[in-house]
Amino acid sequence: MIYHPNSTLASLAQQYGQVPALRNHANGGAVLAQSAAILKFVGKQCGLYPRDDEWLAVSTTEKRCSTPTTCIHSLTHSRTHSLTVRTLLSTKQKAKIDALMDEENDLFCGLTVSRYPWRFGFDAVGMQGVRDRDCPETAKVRAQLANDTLPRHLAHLEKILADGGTGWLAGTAAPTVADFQMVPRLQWLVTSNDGIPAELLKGYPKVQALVDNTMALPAVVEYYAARGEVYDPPTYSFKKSA
Ligand SMILES: N[C@@H](CCC(=O)N[C@@H](CS)C(=O)NCC(=O)O)C(=O)O
Repeated sequence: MIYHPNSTLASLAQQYGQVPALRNHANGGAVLAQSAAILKFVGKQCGLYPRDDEWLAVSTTEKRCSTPTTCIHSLTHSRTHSLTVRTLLSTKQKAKIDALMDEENDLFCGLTVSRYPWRFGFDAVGMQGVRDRDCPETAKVRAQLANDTLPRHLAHLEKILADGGTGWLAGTAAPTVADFQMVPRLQWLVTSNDGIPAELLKGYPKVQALVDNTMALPAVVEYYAARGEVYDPPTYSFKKSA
């Protein structure tokens, strides 16, 4: 699987007229678009998102059940079955990850509209988005986002992290695709969007820690080091490595 950032961008972007897109060379070069779908697809290969076939494993192992639905019902009452409990946890975690990935969409919805208004019909009310950084309509929306909408969403994330107790969004022992979807977007939110200040994240210590801890994961550090970049936590930006 190879992500082409430049050369074949146009052909990759054809599906929805957007990037990111992933070309899967293991499957005849098929292209997959939409970041959540890409993350789930890749996450299944590397253990950052549960595989769907766990349900199949339950229904074949648990002889009392004939369908996944009855399985859910009977297994929730059977706490002694270790495979069952482990699998149910995975399924629960998967649902949590899915919910968090949907929340990512909600959190960034207004910002995305303000950035690409023509994609959603908001050019009809004069919004220019990235085509005009001084657009007054965009400035108004960004002020509302920074002062009210985004803080509300960030407060939800802060509570989710507090309740989860592990420092990762889905309350898992290790990061999942939900963290890998949310963190780069938060980092991008406060570094690349006029009217959204970097201070926005500072009021949410657990969200802040999530960003810092994700960016400090050895694989993430290595990835950026290979590009000659190093993450600078106070500014949420990348700098050229020395
Ligand atoms: N829902 C898409 C959104 C992707 C997106 O917003 N892509 C931007 C670049 S980061 C884009 O292609 N914008 C160009 C446009 O819409 O005209 C996803 O999650 O992958």
